Amino acid sequence: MKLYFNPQSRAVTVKWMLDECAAPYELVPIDFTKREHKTAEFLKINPAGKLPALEDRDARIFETAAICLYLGDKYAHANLAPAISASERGRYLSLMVYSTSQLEPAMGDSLLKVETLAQRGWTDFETAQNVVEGELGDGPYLFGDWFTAADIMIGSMFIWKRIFGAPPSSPAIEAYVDRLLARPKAMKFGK
Ligand SMILES: N[C@@H](CCC(=O)N[C@@H](CS)C(=O)NCC(=O)O)C(=O)O
Repeated sequence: MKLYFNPQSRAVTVKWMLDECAAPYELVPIDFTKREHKTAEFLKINPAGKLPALEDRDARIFETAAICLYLGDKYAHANLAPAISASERGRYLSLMVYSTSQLEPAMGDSLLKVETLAQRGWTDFETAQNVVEGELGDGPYLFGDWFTAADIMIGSMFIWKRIFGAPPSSPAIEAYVDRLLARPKAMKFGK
């Protein structure tokens, strides 16, 4: 399995997922300055010309959430994804999709100080944070004691927020980020 990688990109989230799965993989460095992500060869792997992208034999997977969903199911023994028949599966899928369809663009609006227009399909960041806080409840993770790929997807957004130096979120969310970063295999930006 090959992860097309740049340490200053969302590919670090997928690397975190691969490491939590204890999956065997190879990192393929992509140099943005040389526009290696826009070559005809790379566009066959991710037609959007972006990182991350994963190659697993004949399969080519792009979009961080899709890759993490794929890995959670492939490495079922790592217990990072509720099984298709499990009662938690629907909420898990919802949180995985929510991470990049609502939370991430809402955070982008907030960091860029851009007004959030409801027509775009996501809420303002304050609302999104409240949603996450409600889903987290007493924690420690989104599914109680069970750490899942949803924590990688949702949690990485708040780790990014901290990396970007944005003002702290609520104490509950900041404590959640501390917990995630304390995991031995936690996401490492820039490495
Ligand atoms: N929604 C996409 C976002 C991918 C994305 O924007 N990746 C950035 C790096 S973090 C990228 O490749 N930027 C280079 C470019 O667009 O030229 C995902 O989660 O995979």
